[in-house]
Amino acid sequence: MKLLLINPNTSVEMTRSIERAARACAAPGTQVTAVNPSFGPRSIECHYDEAFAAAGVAEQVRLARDWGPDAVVVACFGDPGLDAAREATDAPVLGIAEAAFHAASFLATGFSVVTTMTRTCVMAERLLQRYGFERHCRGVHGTDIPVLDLETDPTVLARIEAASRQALAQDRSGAIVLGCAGMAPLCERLTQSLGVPVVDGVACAVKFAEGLAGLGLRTAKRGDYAAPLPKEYTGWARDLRW
Ligand code: 5HY
Repeated sequence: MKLLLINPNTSVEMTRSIERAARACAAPGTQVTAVNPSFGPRSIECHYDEAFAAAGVAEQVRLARDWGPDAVVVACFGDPGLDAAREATDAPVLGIAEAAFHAASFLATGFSVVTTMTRTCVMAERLLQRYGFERHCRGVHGTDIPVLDLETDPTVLARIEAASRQALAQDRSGAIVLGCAGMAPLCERLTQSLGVPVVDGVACAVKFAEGLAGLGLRTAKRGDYAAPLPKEYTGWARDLRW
């Protein structure tokens, strides 16, 4: 099973880290190809960043058209460009936020999201409403840890653990959803220290992608997820026309 894993920011170190997390849980027959856009923000921490990240996701799905992945994972907690990606392929496309919300809803009657910058909490709250999980999520909490510090700052594990303990108590929730692809490497240690299900969207999206592809299920090509309409694109995007 050929899995295209897109890190929508342009941090190559983070792409490698997400690739390791995906390969760690992938089935033996799953070939993970991890990519990031050729342009855009090194990390995604606001609406402006997300606008370029969405275009970067569309770019990478368009470029993968020639080798045809069996499934695609969008590995950023904002699920940027998810609908555009689903138009641009008939392979199943999983966003890590949507996948994590589904998984957490199987594990607890209520979950809390612990994410990076507090200003991105509204983006997660909008996704919860869009996907219909607002009744399952009891709170979204920022730690104000910059995304790229997750790779380098030795204090992040303790700070995310403290924020998670506070969220579990304050929200009376039973599970934690990690609000950033960069938190995937911390999932196991947080699960042990917190003693509750800690849900990493990267792993969930990989396993859901394997499941859907394994069932031979494809993205609908009828209606709004039909292939993009062929037309001229100009400027730096001219070669990304459908
Ligand atoms: C992510 N940003 O998963 C999001 C997390 C966030 O560059 N990768 C990023 O803060 O929304």
